[in-house]
Order: sequence, then C-alpha cells, then structure tokens
Amino acid sequence: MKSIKTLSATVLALALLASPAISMAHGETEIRFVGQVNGQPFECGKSYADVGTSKSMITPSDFRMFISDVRLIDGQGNAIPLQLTQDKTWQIDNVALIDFENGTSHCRNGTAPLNQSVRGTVPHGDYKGIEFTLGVPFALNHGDPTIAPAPLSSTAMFWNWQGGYKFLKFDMATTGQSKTTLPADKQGGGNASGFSVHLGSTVCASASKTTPPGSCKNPNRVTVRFDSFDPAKDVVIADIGAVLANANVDVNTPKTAVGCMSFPNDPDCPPIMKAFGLPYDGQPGGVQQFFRKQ
Ligand SMILES: [Cu+2]
Repeated sequence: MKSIKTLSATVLALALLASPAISMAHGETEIRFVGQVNGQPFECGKSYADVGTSKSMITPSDFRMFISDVRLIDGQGNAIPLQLTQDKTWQIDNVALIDFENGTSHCRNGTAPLNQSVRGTVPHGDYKGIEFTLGVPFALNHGDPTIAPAPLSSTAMFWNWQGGYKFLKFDMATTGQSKTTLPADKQGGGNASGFSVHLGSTVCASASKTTPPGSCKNPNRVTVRFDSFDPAKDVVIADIGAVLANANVDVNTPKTAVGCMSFPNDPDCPPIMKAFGLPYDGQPGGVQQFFRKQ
C-alpha cells in the first residue's frame, strides 16, 4: 500500500508540474491588438487625462505602428513564424501595419480603415506563447515607399531612405502647448502638433540621401515576448500612456523634434525610449512597458 500511495503522489505531482500547452486546433491564427491610453480605449476625437509627469490632458491625432516577425512559441520553446496572409493592404512579407485611427475628428489626416490584428497561419500544433517585433525589418526598411506595395506604401509612416519607416507614429495635442499652430516637422510628422512619439531607426549611414544605408547605429526595434498567450482569448494591449508615464508632454526642448522622434541628443527622449526598453544616448535599455497581455 505504501508504495502505491507514494506512486500516486508522484503521478499527481508530475501532472501538476506539466501545465498543459494551449492547444490551437487550427493553423489559422489572428493576433489581436488594442490601442489604449492609460487603460482607456484609443479613439479619435477623445481626450485623455493624467498623461505623463505633468498629468496633461491629451487629444491624440494618430496612432499607427508596424508589427513584424510574429512567432508562436511551442511547448519546446521553438519560435515558429506566423506566415502572414498577403492581403495586399495591411500585410506584406512578414510585416503588418496596425492602424488604430479612423481618419475622423482630430485624426483627419489619417485614413478611414482600421486594422487591429495580424493574421496568418502556423503549422498545426500546440503553442504556448508569442513573440513579435515593433518595427519594420531592416531588409524592408530602406526602400522607396512610392513603389513599395501596401502597407509599405504609407508615406505618412515613412521618414526617408536613411531612416526608413516610422515604426510607431503617435501624435497628440496637449494641455500645455498650442493645439494647431506647429508646422509639419522636418521628419514628415505632418499633423504633429503638441507632442509626438515617432519610433524608428536612427544614425543610418549611407553615401547619399537616396542611397539605402548599410546599417543603422540605433535600430530601435522592440522585440516583445509573452511566454503565455492564447490568441483565441488574449489580446495585446498597446498603451501609449505607459510610454509617456515619465515624460512631460507639455514641453518640447527647443531646436529638437516635436516630442521624441528617436533622434539622438533630444532631452525629450530618454523617458520614452526607456519605456520602449531601448538603449538611448549611452543609457542601457530595459523592460518594455508599451505592450501587455490581457
Ligand atoms: Cu486608419
């Protein structure tokens, strides 16, 4: 009897240790994204209180980003690429444009359609987690947007051949600054007025302005991993409030880009780049705060 009892206890202990993998019956997979500001759903025309260190009221005018290299993590820890559906609108190669703005109200310079998921297929199997990158892969980042297929044809999301695309474009008016008067920024910020967060690669050396660079000193791509993620139940929250938590959106350092546009030597950038988990101006990166699972 004693040995049977011991055996059952061992079996029970093993059963408890081996947590079941999340079973995904179908190869078709959709990873859903939700845009938020401090836990509130992002919506064009809405204003959001208590943003940043000055507890500013902000009125956003753009919120778009490129997500790439989506991988599903299987029970052995292997990262299996999600093969994106090539829809010729939102997804090309392994890159998708996530678009939280609908072109109305303060987002009038944007586009009407929304796109809030990445869609593709993986081999049938059991997967436990996901990984993805905020950004456009280097190989696709430095082409000509006027001849690139959608979504890489979005000129609003493009800087120039040296820097490539804006991986994330978030623009807003804020309590402390003029809501309408700032001109378009040199980097193509367009409707930026007040404060902007534009993430992208910087210090990309190239022979001329129309020659693609060989590399960028600051790639500024953010890789995100959730060890446990079930696409059927979970969504990826992208909360810009968490990015701005330690920034003062009511001031902009003179003679620098409006807000933080990733360029070196901008005193408005350190708290923002830190929230992305990225190294900046010699400061080490850390844990990203922008994305969380829900
Ligand atoms: Cu849109």
